[in-house]
Amino acid sequence: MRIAEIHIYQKDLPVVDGPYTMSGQTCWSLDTTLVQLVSDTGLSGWGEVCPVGPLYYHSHAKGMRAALVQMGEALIGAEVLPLALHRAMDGALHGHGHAKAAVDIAGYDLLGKHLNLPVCDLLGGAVTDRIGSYYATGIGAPDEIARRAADKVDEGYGRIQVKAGGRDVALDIETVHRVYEAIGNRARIVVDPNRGLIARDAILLSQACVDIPLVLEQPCNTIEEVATIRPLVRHPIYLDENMVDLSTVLRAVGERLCDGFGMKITRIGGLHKMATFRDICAARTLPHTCDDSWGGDIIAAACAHMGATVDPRLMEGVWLATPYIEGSYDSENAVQVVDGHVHLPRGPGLGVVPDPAQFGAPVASFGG
Ligand code: 0XW
Ligand code: MG
Repeated sequence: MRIAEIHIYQKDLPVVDGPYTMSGQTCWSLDTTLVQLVSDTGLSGWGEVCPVGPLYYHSHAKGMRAALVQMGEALIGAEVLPLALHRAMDGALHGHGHAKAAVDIAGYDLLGKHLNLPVCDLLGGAVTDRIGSYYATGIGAPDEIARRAADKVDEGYGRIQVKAGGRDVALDIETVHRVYEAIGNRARIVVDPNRGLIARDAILLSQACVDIPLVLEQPCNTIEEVATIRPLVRHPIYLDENMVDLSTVLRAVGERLCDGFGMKITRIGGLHKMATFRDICAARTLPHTCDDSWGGDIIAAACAHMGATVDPRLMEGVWLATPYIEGSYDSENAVQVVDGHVHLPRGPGLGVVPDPAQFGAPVASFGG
């Protein structure tokens, strides 16, 4: 089976009950890109990539679409097999893993539909059909965040990511203490400053919360700063934003720079690379998430299918943006968080079949 057509769409995703806040960013609407691959057998496969604003990834939405346009013509006629697709993309454009991830995801969707298999089977097989999610609190007043965390634990979330950074660290410290007072050990606590703490403040926060069982996720901006604080903090450290490719992951694992990861499928380069990342983590018993920065049902389904294949001991959750998005791409198969968990979509491929009409005219098309 080969690619006969490629269509690239753009869609704005306003944040329901916005804004979505994190260190250094207040997001009211996000800009997503959807990729439709049409095979020479007449099937369609869908991919998606959506950065959470221009400050989270090393690339931005318009750049991702430009990269897809750059590769488009070269991908017509490519075999719809993961390695063949990556070879075709790498032969057309160096780097740009985020854009390639959208094509990779569409390729898995298409292959699954062709073989009548769910994507999780193509990734090695699911160990569950109900995957734990986690809730990201946003940045706010200590008592408000504590109240929000308690409500989400009551809803069934087993893991709360407390956003921090971008303000006086004393407020972050107070927020963490209020959250722990509110939820205790009913859920795991992760403090995620999204690179927003200088080393001094990350050390101060950890020392001030020494009696609270928590994970520090991507506290500082660079791997070097994280390596500096690692012997000085009293909590496990997970890396997120710094993990821009498998080579960097191998360095972090080899040099024991972290105890786990907050990993995004589109940042690592797609499902094929994410499966390798998953297996590297399994080899060293390193916990990790299987999520992405933002996006609708297509990226949500990709995260769910990948998350379903992860050893439950190492699964730190599948975060979805769909609770913050009005409506869904496929109302029959919306991918949502229910009681703090995500149900694995059914059906071949991703299990999501969007109607292209909802995305308007393609911003670019190739082949056909
Ligand atoms: C919580 N997330 C998965 C959603 C936001 O897009 C960022 C990301 C994180 O871990 O920081
Ligand atoms: Mg993170």
